[in-house]
Amino acid sequence: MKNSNLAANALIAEIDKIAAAYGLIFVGISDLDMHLEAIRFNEWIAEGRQAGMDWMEKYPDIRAKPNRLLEGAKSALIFAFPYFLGDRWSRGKLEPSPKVAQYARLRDYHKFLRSKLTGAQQGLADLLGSDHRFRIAIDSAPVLERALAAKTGSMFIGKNTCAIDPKRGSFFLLGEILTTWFDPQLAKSEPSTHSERKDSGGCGTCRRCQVHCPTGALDKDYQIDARKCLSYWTIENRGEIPTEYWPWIARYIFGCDICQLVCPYNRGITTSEESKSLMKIEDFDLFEVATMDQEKYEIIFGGTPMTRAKRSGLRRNAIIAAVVRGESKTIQILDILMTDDDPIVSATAKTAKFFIKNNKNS
Ligand code: B12
Ligand code: SF4
Ligand code: SF4
Repeated sequence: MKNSNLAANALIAEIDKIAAAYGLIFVGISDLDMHLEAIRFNEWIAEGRQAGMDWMEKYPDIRAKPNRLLEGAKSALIFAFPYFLGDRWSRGKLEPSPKVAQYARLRDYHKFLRSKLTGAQQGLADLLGSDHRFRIAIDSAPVLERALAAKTGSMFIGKNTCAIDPKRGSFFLLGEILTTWFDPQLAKSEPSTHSERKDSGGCGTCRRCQVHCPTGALDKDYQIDARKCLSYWTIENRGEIPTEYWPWIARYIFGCDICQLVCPYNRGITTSEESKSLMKIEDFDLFEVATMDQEKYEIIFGGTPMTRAKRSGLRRNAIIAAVVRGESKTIQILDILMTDDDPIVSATAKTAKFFIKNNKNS
């Protein structure tokens, strides 16, 4: 193996350099013993906390044993891409247009992160020896990414369930490289939360995210109930959205950053210059989104994570936000939207009529 005589610290410094060359932060190395995390994950699923995300029920065996994604894998090298934009949409309460979660305003991270990790993987093969095998996993792979990041000991899972770097906060995306390479000195297996570690730090007695979550989705420490999370409703849910969540969708039309923005670890964090250059979504008109055809949808949202909700979901969210905000242009065409070919759009327009009537009466 090349460079096997490099001292542990020198090796870490080399990996740091590789990561930095691709605009990434090297978080650390974790082993692949996920038995405790898998038990927690299965309990979470058993309680129905995944809401309608049925795809999360698949591949529990891979989540428990990530080496099923890469035969013989023994460790994961975790990388982070910081994306805090810090512009007027990042902070502040009620804006002229509803906000979009910051990560979703950039180009689709699945693509740019993969290309960065592909570069880093090449660097790792040169450093560690090409006799080792590597496999990139990002987001959609059945891997418990935050748990892996926390196992490195450089991060911890907070009560908002996000992976938090004590020095850099939580506005970053994660990606991993699974590998057959293993160094018992470097691969860590720290508990996920600080409450389970012996050292101080972590959330301590803070509960800000739980108190400020507008919908009570962080009802248990270190666990989310996606059935109550705005991010779930606006991004993942393929049906109608219950009216109890509508007032909040007028503020966050796609995703939600509240439980991160209120976290003390995100106070004073630096903005990411590279993120700014990857930004695509700045502002949009709710009427335009509520009524957009396929062509307009691709122009405004194409190549961004917002396509996860599809044209249908984004039109639904825009109708809700426009109605709650009292935007007359959209309200005036609700009768037309009620006959729309898209069943989610027509159903949302019908519910909107009731919503307006009830709110007038109350
Ligand atoms: C499904 C999913 C969602 C769902 C569910 C969120 C969730 N918290 O699980 C929804 C749609 C709601 C969502 C929202 C968001 N997501 Co998301 N999501 C995922 C995805 C695909 C899977 C997560 C998962 O497996 N959840 C299941 C739970 C059980 O797993 P877990 O959170 O790792 O759970 C651990 C802890 O909760 C803890 N735990 C559980 N029970 C217990 C009990 C005790 C006693 C203790 C101590 C601990 C503990 O151990 C668990 C197992 O490791 C990951 C990508 C991936 N492959 O990991 C991205 C991911 C987690 N999301 C991400 C992001 C950016 C977001 C949003 C910020 C987007 C937005 N602005 O709207 C929000 C944040 C909301 C929030 N507070 O989590 C990033 C997080 C980066 C970070 N710094 O943490 C990820 C890692 C994607 C990526 N590649 O970067 N997401
Ligand atoms: S993303 Fe928003 S709704 Fe979901 S848990 Fe965080 S604060 Fe609550
Ligand atoms: S807001 Fe407080 S409780 Fe929530 S994750 Fe941050 S430090 Fe932990």
